[in-house]
Amino acid sequence: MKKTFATLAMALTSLFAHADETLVARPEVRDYLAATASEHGFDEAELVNLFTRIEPKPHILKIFDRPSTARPWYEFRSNFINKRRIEAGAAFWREHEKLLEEIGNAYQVDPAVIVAILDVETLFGKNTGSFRVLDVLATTAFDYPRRADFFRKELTEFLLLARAEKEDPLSFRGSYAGAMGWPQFMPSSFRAFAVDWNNDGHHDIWNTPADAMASVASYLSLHGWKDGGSATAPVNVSGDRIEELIADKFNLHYTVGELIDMGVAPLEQLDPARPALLYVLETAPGEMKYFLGFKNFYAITRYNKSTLYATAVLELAEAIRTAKAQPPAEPASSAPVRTTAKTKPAAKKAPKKRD
Ligand SMILES: [Ca+2]
Repeated sequence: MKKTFATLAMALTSLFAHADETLVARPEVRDYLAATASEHGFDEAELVNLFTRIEPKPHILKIFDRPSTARPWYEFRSNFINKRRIEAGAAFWREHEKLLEEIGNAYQVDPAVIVAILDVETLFGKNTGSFRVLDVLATTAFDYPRRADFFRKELTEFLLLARAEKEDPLSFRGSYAGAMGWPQFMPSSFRAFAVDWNNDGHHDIWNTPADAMASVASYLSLHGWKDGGSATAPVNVSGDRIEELIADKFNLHYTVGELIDMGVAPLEQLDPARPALLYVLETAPGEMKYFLGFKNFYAITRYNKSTLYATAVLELAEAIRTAKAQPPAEPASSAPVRTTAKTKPAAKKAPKKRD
């Protein structure tokens, strides 16, 4: 009972919306609101009112300033290529087989890669972030000078997407950086790539798997994914231009033929006209392996600018494809096993989890 009253009291408190003038009293915030209102046709007084309900989250800035530790591939790998993710991916693919096929065909994107990205990003919606997007974007836009320009743009994109979705901007949840939903789209990516696949008027990447899957497919497709052909190829390297080429690993500046002239030696026959980039993975302590990445590899690095990430997605995609081709594993259950029927279908849909 006590708990019920406490919960009720909390619910009532949140109904009486928090209003705080501190943020909107700042001249740069007022300037931003005035400019955004006039540029995009918002009611300025409404925006000001909305911004009095923001609760800044200054502690997230510490996360941004944490030095990033570039881990070698042999350490990074097990976070993503593991039993839990492979089984979750195979189960998800089986559950949404028909949709994935339709979406894969529509965008000409490999369903395995769509599944792998949703798996890596949020384990199919299990970990989409619980921050109010407006709180974190306002914090970074006005209290994180190093990236204020980027986050102010994202804040504006967010206000536009909330208006387009006809939802209260305070109702959107995401990561500490403002990344949203199953695919962890920033607002600008949402506006450019999110898809309302089930055609219900909402680009719902939080609760509608079809929208989440199609949004990832649309993102990859518009960044150059083309089905067919390998994404990477192993190479040997020599000569004095290798470091320069690796520093350029996020661009497709050269063809295979040009890279060969610069000291890259493919271990298999490749079309010399294919655009490619060179990257390296430390596959064991001190052991460096070199690869060419083609357009599809490049497209994944647009999703997350990291060759480790792209490698993880591609390797996980293949592991999921293999697992999915096997008979499904018995669903993990704490219920006592009392079935004797061998003919019972093995893969029943699990009840859909809703956040
Ligand atoms: Ca929808």
